[in-house]
Amino acid sequence: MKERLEELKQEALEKVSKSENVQSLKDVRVEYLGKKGPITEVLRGMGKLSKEERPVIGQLANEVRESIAAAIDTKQTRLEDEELEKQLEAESIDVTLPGRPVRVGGPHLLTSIVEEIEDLFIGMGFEIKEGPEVETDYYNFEALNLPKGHPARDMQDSFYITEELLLRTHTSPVQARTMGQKDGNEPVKMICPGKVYRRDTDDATHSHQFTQLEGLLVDKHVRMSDLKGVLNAFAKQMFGAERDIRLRPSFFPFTEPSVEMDISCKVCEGKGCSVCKGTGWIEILGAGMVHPNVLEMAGYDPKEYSGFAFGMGPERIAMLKYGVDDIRNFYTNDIRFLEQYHKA
Ligand code: 2NL
Repeated sequence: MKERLEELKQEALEKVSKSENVQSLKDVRVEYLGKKGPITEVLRGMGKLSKEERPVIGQLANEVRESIAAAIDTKQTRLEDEELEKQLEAESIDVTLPGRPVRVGGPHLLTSIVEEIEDLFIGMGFEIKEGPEVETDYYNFEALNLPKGHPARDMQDSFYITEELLLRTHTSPVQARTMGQKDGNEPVKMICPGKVYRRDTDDATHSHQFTQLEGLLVDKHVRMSDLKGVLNAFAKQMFGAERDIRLRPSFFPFTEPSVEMDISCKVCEGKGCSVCKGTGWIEILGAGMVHPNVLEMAGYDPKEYSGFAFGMGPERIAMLKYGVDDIRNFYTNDIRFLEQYHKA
């Protein structure tokens, strides 16, 4: 039995040293140390031995088993280390390779323009307000002196959700809501940029969805000259100190009197060219003194309070400032168009 155990030990150790991967080591382990292996078999046959022999063979069998197990463990650790080494070698990263270029984007031209205008008005003490794009008929029309059946509603045909709910046709409802929150005894000094919607057929100068930016100042003793001063400051900062402005009489249902503001043409410096259609002036925005009915509906006493308001289309401002000839460029997301203005 002694010899048999020695023989098994030699055999097993040889197989361990010949194993070249973890799997074949596992096979050796099962073959020699498993329940059906030869060492277990030797131990099972110990009943036939004498009392004196039994502990000697038992101890030897355990020693053989332990030395085989130790050899397998040592080899297994080595093989696993080698495999890890190989894997690390195969997956190594060459940090000296140049990186993949990342395409850097930038704000949309419209975003830049709106932010530029916001900054100008923040500099004059205006706050920025936002409101819902799905509006009630009341705030979109009624509160702005456009009662049901008013002919001026035709020019602002909209997308209706119900009889009383629609996509706002201008940002004015944000101003009507803000005034309404003041209990008729606090000043308002705000601008509100945002998306607006009209039932229009898209072409080079029309879009069914576009951006508006309106401003409102309500306080005691607000006069037309305040409006002119603010708009003049805006025009000069936005388009250049050498620009002149002029106000022409106009009509809006929510202001009285109403005006339209032009800036002198930069291309011909007022002489008349194709950009200004020979007039020397370019229309920029509409404005006026808030209609007493609008003040009254918002809870202000028009004898005590007055205000001015204005509205402009940031797309139009961007088109004039950068010579964009088709409003659809803002919405079709052609990267070749957008990229040109990343530093605008
Ligand atoms: C334009 C003209 C304008 C207003 C907007 C306004 C708002 C309130 C009261 C009075 Cl709450 N007025 N907004 C006034 C005059 C003109 O917009 O051509 N926009 C593109």
